[in-house]
Amino acid sequence: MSSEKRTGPGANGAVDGATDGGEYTFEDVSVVMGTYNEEEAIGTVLADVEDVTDGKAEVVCVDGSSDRTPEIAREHGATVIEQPPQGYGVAVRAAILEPDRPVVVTTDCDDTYPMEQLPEFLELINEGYDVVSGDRLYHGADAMPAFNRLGNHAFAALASVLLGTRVHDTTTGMRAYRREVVESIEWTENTGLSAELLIRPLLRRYDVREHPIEYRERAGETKLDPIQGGAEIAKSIVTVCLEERFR
Ligand SMILES: Nc1nc2c(ncn2[C@@H]2O[C@H](COP(=O)(O)OP(=O)(O)O)[C@@H](O)[C@H]2O)c(=O)[nH]1
Ligand SMILES: [Mg+2]
Repeated sequence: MSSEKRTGPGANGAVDGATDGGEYTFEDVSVVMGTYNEEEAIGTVLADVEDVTDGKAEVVCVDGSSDRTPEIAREHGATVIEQPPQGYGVAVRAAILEPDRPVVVTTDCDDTYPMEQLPEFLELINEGYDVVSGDRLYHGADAMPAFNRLGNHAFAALASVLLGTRVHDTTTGMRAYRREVVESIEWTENTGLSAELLIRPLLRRYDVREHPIEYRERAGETKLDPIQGGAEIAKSIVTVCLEERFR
């Protein structure tokens, strides 16, 4: 795991950032998310993306809602793909594969993630990283329920042992990826997709960097059952690490 600023080539051969033409801007960025009955939060999240990126980033929502979430998303100019609710990973996999733009950023639609840090994520991609992963635990994640915080520390410890490198937050929802990374790997997990999206690129020697982020209290109800979801995530971490080791 990279912890320092690096300017060397990523695993995809990218050197010092974006394309031959120079650095990526927010016109090259898609912000994507699964949305499931998030009418309390979605207006704020999309307004923040609009403000921070000067309206330049494209927004894609894969939506399973029965409330006003998709209408609000469309009012904000987002592309909305509707599908029945089938879990986090089913929605987010569809969301990351939808855009044509070269940089894909995931977030949750619950107003927990700091859209104001989007410029830092883009800057790190421009420095040559293939994946930039928001680390919520770095600053303590006081806004996270204590049980989830404990679980997230445990997932990071488990993944670190299996990976042989220290990772700090395996289940964060906020990351930036070069599109090439999301397209070149087959994604198999549902609740555990977030961990998979960190682990497979790391074990395929992509240039992955964790970056500290602030984390806010959720607006609206969580869609994840902490016990069942936690067990599924632990199983995903073990399965994905073993699959990658024996690939
Ligand atoms: N479309 C869709 N989105 C989902 C589903 N489950 C969760 N989400 C969204 O995925 C994101 C993460 O879920 P969240 O409840 O915030 O999980 P937590 O952060 O672990 O509490 C949120 O934006 C949810 O609305 C689903 O089945 N379908
Ligand atoms: Mg969330």
